[in-house]
Amino acid sequence: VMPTIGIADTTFARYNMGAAAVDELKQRVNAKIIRVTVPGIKDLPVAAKKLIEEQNCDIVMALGMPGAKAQDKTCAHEASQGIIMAQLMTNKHIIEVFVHEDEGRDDKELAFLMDSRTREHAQNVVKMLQSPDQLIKEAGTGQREGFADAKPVGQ
Ligand code: RDL
Ligand code: RDL
Ligand code: RDL
Repeated sequence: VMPTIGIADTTFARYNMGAAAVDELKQRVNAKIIRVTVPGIKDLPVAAKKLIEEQNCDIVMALGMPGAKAQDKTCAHEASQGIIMAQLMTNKHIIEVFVHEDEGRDDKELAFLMDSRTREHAQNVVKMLQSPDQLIKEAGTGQREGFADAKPVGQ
């Protein structure tokens, strides 16, 4: 059956992460996609929970940009805790895609990172839905979203 994927993003973010997620998913999966936009990251937990409980989404991507200031980092931590709580309440995955504003050296790198991390997590969502065995194959390989992957150690 065709899965339903929810996308929640924010107006606070400085890049249209929701559009990037929808574009990436449409290229890779035959799914019903339901998108909502809320003001900021603290509004994502209930937006995601409503997508799951009221719109029957199988999985949700929660997309946002914590700002660079200390109060934004606190806000991001609170938003993450809410997103985790919504997952535990619904027993569904909510893939949190946060790009901190200060992860980019400049606007160009920030835009690259917001686009590429969103798209790589969209690919993770497709794997979680359709080929969880592929994730087992990638276990312990130092995958990162956006910038380069880390090197595995040991084997
Ligand atoms: O519920 C309305 C707002 O409180 C909510 O949208 C917040 O997420 C907005 N917001 C902050 O209040 C803040 O201090 C955000 C940030 N920082 C932030 O860094 N990123 C956001 N929202 O997306
Ligand atoms: O839901 C998708 C991601 O948000 C989730 O997989 C996170 O656990 C990914 N992640 C971070 O976002 C991060 O800032 C991880 C780390 N740091 C980390 O240090 N180790 C991880 N994941 O395994
Ligand atoms: O190892 C360098 C980075 O991966 C590390 O700084 C991460 O914490 C960066 N990061 C985030 O801050 C975040 O909120 C990552 C994610 N989310 C993520 O989902 N995937 C990442 N990094 O690879």
